[in-house]
Amino acid sequence: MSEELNVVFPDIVLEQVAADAVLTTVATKVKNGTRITEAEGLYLFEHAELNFVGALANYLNIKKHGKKVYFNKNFHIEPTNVCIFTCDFCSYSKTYKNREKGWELGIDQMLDIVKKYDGQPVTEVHIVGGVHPKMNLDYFCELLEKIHAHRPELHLKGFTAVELDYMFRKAKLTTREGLERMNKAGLQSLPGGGAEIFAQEIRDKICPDKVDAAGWLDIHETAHELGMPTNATMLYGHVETYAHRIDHMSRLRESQDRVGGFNCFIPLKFRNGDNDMSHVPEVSLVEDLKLYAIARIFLDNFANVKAYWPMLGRESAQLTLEYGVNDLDGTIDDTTKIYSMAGSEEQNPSMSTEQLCALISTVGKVPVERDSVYNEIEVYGNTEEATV
Ligand code: V47
Ligand code: SF4
Repeated sequence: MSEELNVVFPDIVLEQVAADAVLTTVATKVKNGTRITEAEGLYLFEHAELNFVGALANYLNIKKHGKKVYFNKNFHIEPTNVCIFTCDFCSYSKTYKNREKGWELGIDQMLDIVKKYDGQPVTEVHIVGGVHPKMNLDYFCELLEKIHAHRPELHLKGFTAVELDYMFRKAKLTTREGLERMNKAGLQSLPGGGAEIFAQEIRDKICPDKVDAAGWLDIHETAHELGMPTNATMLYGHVETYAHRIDHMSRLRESQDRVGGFNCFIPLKFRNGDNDMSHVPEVSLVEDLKLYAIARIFLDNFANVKAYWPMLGRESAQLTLEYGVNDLDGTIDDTTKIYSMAGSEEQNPSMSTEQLCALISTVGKVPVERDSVYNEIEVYGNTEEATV
């Protein structure tokens, strides 16, 4: 939605924080549609109450999207969990040496997954997995071509910057050449994974050997220049500080100003099940909601903030709809293992359209099916109410 709606600002918020100069400035900026600074963003994490950031985020969200909450009808293909990297937070990967404990899907097996959805109204397949040393660019281009030939209208979103960086380097191609090749094979957009926390001091601790922030941003910006939209994630709630979160979002905000092309921002809550960071406690739901709200306020040039329900759990994801979130990803159909293996309460993530719509409408919002680039496909409910 490009046009902003005429929504009344909750002035009571200003009264509540009258004694705090920074919070008053933030509330006034939100009211006037002015961008907040990094220092103000940090102050929100450190000093603001959940109700305060929630009220501001909800105001901004309603102004942009009315009562609409987007979802899509999608499924995942995870080609392999064998990975040359050993990120400490990952509960999912197996080393090449231990590959018999993981999975490695052949092209025909992956095509069979796509064929399972023949005749069903899915619009997107999301392809993501480990960085397998033997699955190279040619392999994935063949996969993309075959999926595209089988179902040309299915949107192909796939491969994190981490997977792409490895494939392109191995094929001795520049980022642009590699992306052009994949785009020609059928790839239309990139998911947001692999961003984690951009600050190198945190990457050194949790994922030292994979593509760094500059490399991640270069791949996404090159995709944007080629007309391929992408998403951006942030893995939060582990060993990072609030300042690292603001630094991460600030680099994304700058990139979005400079090049544009990010479809949405997706905070990913660190889950500590069965990984090398299991000793790190998970953050509370209040912390989650605060982060979603601050992301909505800080990232003024991101239209969409997504709560990925397989990771948060469906009830927590439903709560985020009051804290700046306008997108719940999709139906998924039990096709991802990343979060169930990390201890999410969603052990077999799958929701029917009816369940997803009920989750959205019971909190007074209006479910809207979207395609992968946020064109509206169907409004489930009262169209007029959706834009109130
Ligand atoms: O980069 C891995 C995260 C990401 C854990 O673009 C974990 O629409 C929490 O990026 N706890 C991959 N998070 C998945 C991803 C994604 C998911 C859904 C939608 C989209 C999209 C993108 O998963 C990794 C990492 O940040 N992750 N392990 C864990 N234990
Ligand atoms: Fe490999 Fe991705 Fe897991 Fe890191 S998060 S070990 S890159 S699968």
